[in-house]
Order: sequence, then C-alpha cells, then structure tokens
Amino acid sequence: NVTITIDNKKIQVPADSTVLDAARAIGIDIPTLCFLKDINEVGACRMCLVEVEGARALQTSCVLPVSEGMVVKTNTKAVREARKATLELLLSNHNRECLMCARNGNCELQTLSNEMGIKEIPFEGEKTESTLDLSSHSIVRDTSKCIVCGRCVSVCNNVQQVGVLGFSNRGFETTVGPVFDKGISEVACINCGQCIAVCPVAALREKDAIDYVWDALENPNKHVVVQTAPAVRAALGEEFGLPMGTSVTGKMAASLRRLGFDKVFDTDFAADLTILEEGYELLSRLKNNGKLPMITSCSPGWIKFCEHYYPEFLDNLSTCKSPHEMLGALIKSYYAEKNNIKPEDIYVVSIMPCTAKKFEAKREELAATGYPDVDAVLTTRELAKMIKEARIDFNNLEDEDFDDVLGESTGAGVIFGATGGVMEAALRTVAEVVTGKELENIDFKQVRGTEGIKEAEIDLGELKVKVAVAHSTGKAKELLEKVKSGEKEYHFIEVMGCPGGCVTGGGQPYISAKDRYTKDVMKTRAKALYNEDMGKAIRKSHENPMIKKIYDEFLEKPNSHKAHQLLHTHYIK
Ligand code: HC0
Repeated sequence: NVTITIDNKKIQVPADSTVLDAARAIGIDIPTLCFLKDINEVGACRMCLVEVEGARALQTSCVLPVSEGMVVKTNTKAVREARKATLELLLSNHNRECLMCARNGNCELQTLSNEMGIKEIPFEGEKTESTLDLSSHSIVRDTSKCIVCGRCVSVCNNVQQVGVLGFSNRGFETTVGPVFDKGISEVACINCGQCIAVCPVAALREKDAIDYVWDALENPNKHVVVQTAPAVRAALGEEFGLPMGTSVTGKMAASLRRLGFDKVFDTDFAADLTILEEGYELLSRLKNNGKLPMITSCSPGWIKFCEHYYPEFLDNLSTCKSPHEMLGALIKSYYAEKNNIKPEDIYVVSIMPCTAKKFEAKREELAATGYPDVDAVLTTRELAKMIKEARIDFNNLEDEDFDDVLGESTGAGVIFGATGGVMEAALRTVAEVVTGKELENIDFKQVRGTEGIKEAEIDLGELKVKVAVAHSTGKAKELLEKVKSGEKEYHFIEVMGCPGGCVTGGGQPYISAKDRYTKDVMKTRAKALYNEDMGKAIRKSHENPMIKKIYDEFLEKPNSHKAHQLLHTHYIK
C-alpha cells in the first residue's frame, strides 16, 4: 500500500491503483469521458485532469499511478478551467442537435456538459467533414457525433478481436471507423453492437426498426406476433428506473399487449426446442463419428465471426437456427396452419438484446416458408422507446402471461440469456436422455459465472463429455486456437458473441462508464435469469409439455425431416 493525499484527505491505497481509483475509493468523483474500466484506459480526452503537487502540468488521473506521499487536488480553478476548455473544444466540433438525438437523455457528453455548467461554445468554427453510414442492417455510424474517445476501437480490437474500427488521419481531422471510411457492411463486422454499448454518444447506434413495427401494428391486414428473448426481461426494467437485476417478465408481456400485438410469444419456448434439436444432434454426432466438437449456433455475432475468421470450423457449428428464427418459422407454419392465417399475412417481431439479430433476420436462408422467418428485430432499448411513446405506465402494469403454446417455457430456456446457460440447459436434457435416469442435481454450476473460458467434464455413465464455454468473440478465438493446435479437445462448446452472453448484448439498456465502474452488470442481470429458473416448476426443456405437444402434432421427433426443413440452416464461407 501507499499513502497519498487527495483534496486534503490522507488515504492508503493499493500500490497498483491509479489516482482516479484512489479518489473514487473515498467518494471523490473525477469526471471522465474516454475512460472505460478494463477496456479503454488511455488518458486521451483529458477530462480527468488533476493537479499533482510538484508536477509541472495537470495530469490525467485515469492513467496516473499513485506514489508514496503524492498530494493531489481534484477541484482547483486551474483544473476546472482546463476540463471546461477541453469539453468546449469537443463540443465545438460536435453535432449538437440533442433534441433529435437517439441518446437524448442518456448521453454521457450531454450529462457532462450539464454537470460542468457549459453555457456557450466560445470557438465556433470549422467542423470535421462527417459521414453517415447506413449500410449495415444492424449498426449506424454517424461521425458528426463522434468525440474520438476510442472506446469502440478498444472494444472491437481488444475484447472482440474483430478489429474493423480504427483511427484515421491526425489531429483535428482524426476520425473513427472502418479503414478508408468504408461502410460497416463492407468490412468484416460481426454486428455484435459492443461498439454501440460502449459509445458515450450516438455516433454508433442500432439501425432503428420502430417505424416498421408501428406500421405493421396499424395495418389491418397484418397479424402481428411478437416474441421476447430470454435476456430482455432481465434488463428492460432499467429503462423505467427499476434497479439493475429486476426481472420484468410479466410487465413486459402486458406492455406488448398494450402496444397492440396480436400474440405475445416467448423466445424461451424456442430455446427449449433448440435444446431438443441441438441435444439430439450432439448425440447423433457422438454416436456416428460426426464432426466434433459441436459448437452452438444461436449467437449471430459469433456465427458471423466464425464465417469470416474461422471458416474451417463451420462444419463444427450445430445446424440449428437460433431460437428466435426457429420460433419465427413455427409461427409462419404450425401457428399459421392451426389458425388458418396465411404466412404472408403474419408479421413476426423479435425483441432482442442484440443488434446482430437484425442482420440475422435478413439472411436469405432464414425463410423456411418462403417468407422471412422474422420480419423485424427491435432491441430492448427500442422496445422501451415504443412503450414510452405509447405512454404506457410500465411500472404499474399488472403482470400478464405469454400466450399459449409458443409462450410456454422452462427454467432451461430462460438461462439461455447468460453465458453458460445454453450449455447448462443442454446438459440437463442430454444427461437424462443418455442415462435414462433423472438427474439428482440439475444445476451445472461449473459452466456458470463470468470467467472468459469455462471447462467441465460431465460424467454420463459410459460417456464422459468434455465441454467448454466462451463468451466474447475474443475469448472464442482463444479457445478455437487451442482446439486447432490440439492443445484442447472437447465434445461440445458454447460460444456467445458478447461478453457476458445476451444479458450484456449490444442492444441492452445503456450503462454509463461511471456505472460500469461500480456495478457488475453481467452478474447482476444474469442473476435475474437464474432466479427465474429456480422459480419455475419445470426446469428441463424435454419436460416442457408444449414442446412434447408440438412434436406430437407437427414436428414428429427431434431432427425429423420436417424439423430440418423448418428449424435448421447452413453457413456461408
Ligand atoms: Fe439470446 Fe437466444 S439466448 S441468442 O443470447 O440461443 O440475443 O436473450 O434470444 O435466438 O433463446 C440474444 C438472449 C436470444 C436466440 C434464445 C439463443
């Protein structure tokens, strides 16, 4: 430990702390903008300047290591003026149409300008030429709002190991984006939206589909069906001021009915169905010398990563479509037939924590009935906007259930939204199918938690199954390299494209850098899902009575010809 003095308070802090850490530890808040804990610690924006006794100039506290006897002042005239001048300079080159901005009300730059008492921008002058890139189905890039903080560059390069975002030019001309200012759809972007999740402003945002959904809801000739991903219920409440980790499943279903959807189904049902399809696929690969390890295929960011960067693993991917695509296909076949509605008259909306699902829904191969399995994808944030626009009093809604058959799910389905959840759900089913015995303990805790790569060996009588779980494509890369070199061998791998899995997907409610500093977002949101699992009467996918019903009435059995036609897909090199 070292002893330092901040604003006349003497404290002891670990020797590897920064001045920012030390100040925050005693409740002194230093403003930051480019700083993002563990992801972007570069001291570029100079918002966190402090005075250090004996130093010639002001110092950036987010990268300044503490040292014995250091004396720091965080609130002097010089500090305040320097921070303000930096902010004014940033704002002078920023598109300030805040009232029309997607981040109006939750923009870190707007908050900071308010906190710093910005009243005018003294240097109105030249602006950097800007680009509005609408080429991607998932992500919009608007450089008129970019403040060149580099958070997106760090997450794309270091966390996701995708590396399609970078800096171009120098000084005032610096911009952030794909090489040669190409469109996002023209480079090997995986659409995960982690760049959006870390952007403090609206320079990166999702491609909005709200108007298409309003139009469908207004159209008397359309039967509009909605489904919600597992992770949405664990975070939607944050948009309405509820504490992180509050599960709002019942209110979410109620709000969707208020919005006018004809049916409110649950992607969790299809998650259960995926377990049957994927579980039997795994068993068949194990028995028939199929390609191993089998790797999960439900995360479209991960699928695109595999297609671009690891095509040699495409045959390892499960052929299962992702659950919301499976459900879309069932809505336009099984549900359409049962209710005598033409598939072309049905409009399927998926509410997802994910921006990559927007791209996925546009894939031509995902149209089992000749029509897209899913017509529109809204992120959790977009759903919240619609609920607000409709002026629904979300927090006071009475809980409601999902609609029948395609809304019925088990605890196994709901944990899909957290890293390790698909694996655990699969093990609950595969173990019982293989051994023919009921599991004594269905909590596979070895695959839970936020460790980047998790491994386990599961004893299934004669068969010992080696499994691994990775979240973020950066960790997936690390794992695949080990498999490739022969250092590791597995039967089954779960990969989720986003760090933490879907609960922290690119379409979830924004978390400011300040909140990320103090809260364990992945863990808190995941807990809401594990609690929901614990509270369910049925916690194994194969015991879902509606899954049994749909096989009896329609799909025959897992991996049947019909199931393959509707629920499975192929990948593109
Ligand atoms: Fe997920 Fe899914 S669990 S990918 O993370 O498998 O987005 O929540 O909807 O489809 O079910 C996201 C979340 C889903 C799908 C499911 C899977």
